[in-house]
Amino acid sequence: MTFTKEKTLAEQVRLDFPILHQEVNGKPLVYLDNAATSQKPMLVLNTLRDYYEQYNSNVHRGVHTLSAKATDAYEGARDKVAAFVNAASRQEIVFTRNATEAINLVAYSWGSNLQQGDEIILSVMEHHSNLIPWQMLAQRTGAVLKFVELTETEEFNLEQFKSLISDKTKLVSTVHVSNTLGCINPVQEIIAIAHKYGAKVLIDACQSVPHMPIDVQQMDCDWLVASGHKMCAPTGIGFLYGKLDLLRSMPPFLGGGEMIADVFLDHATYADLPNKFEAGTPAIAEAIALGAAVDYLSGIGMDKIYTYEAELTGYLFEQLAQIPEIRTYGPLPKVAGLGRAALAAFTAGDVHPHDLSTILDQAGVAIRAGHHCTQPLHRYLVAQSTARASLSFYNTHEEIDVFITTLKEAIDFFGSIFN
Ligand code: 7TS
Repeated sequence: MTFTKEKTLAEQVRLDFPILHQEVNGKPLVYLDNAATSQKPMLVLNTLRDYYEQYNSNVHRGVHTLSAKATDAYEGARDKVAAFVNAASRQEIVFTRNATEAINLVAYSWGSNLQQGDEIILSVMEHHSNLIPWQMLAQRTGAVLKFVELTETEEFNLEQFKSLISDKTKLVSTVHVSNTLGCINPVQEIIAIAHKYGAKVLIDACQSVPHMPIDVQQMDCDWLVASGHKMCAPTGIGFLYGKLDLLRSMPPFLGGGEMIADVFLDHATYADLPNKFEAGTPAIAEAIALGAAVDYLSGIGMDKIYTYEAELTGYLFEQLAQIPEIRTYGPLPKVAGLGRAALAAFTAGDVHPHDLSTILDQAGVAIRAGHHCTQPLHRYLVAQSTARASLSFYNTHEEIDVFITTLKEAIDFFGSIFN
């Protein structure tokens, strides 16, 4: 009997990603910066190319064949995204440039309801995208920002959250999976508690949508945002999910073409959802390619992606634990790598994360160093900056081995200089 070893998920999909098959600085590329942006499969690249080669045309405007085809594909992508996050209606999905724009849309549009003394609860681990729009809103309206801190294991402190929330709380806006700590926040409980106080909840799902199944109806969030470029789609496209009645009640964000029904010189009526929030010519090719990315991810299965990445995360943390100088941030993985996201932010004693990143780059390994747009979190953790390796389902155990070996060499090298 011949025994054939079953291929890992990464082995099955790697050929779909042309960019992964190259040398960087004379070494095979090991791409571990997936939390910043993911790589794109051929299906997505071909979708972009097909659009421009075969039916490039503006949407919702022309009656000609190409325009109808572009409109169908663009609106078809909306259907795919709606199904991917299990929205109750396609009208609940608004295309934006990215998650940042989606949060700003809510802050400007819904936020205009807020008054002096109303409270907004965020956490100290928010990405700047989920902090600055609320700071700006607080400055405009006199609303007050409150912050959930971390537990001892560097996770969302649910008990403290319960002590912060009150009838004054109008909004809770928090990240689902932290891009620095890698913790998976208890959003279901956060949302249930917030709703008891009549507060709305926005979930920043940038780092969860690409890595695990998401069901907005089950979660019961009021809004959820994500960026296409972190989920195998191009840059320049993201989406806002919002409950239908809530989106209906919100005034437009940007004004112009596409978002109107009837226009007069001195006033206008607005289009129904979702067009009301999509002023101007949208990122057509990018949206259609986001639909292709969703097809690609669904074809693999988000459960399968989550399970594979969890196993890989377990391996990454096991290997990092062998290096005494390494301090990782956020919770440690539980059994089988579960319980945290597939990324590790870390420091290595006195070695500057940028120096680590530079040495790793020379070995073809791409990681990120800095504050990862979570500067207040780094201040809270008393870390100037961290290095971060972030994984995707196309990463292999062998790539982690290359990363760990080079990391050890870098630490030894700097250790010999310092000592
Ligand atoms: N929220 C989270 C949790 C993120 O990780 C990011 C991007 C954003 C919001 C903003 O996404 P954008 O597409 O609107 O810019 N995070 C990162 C990162 O960790 N490294 O580079 C970008």
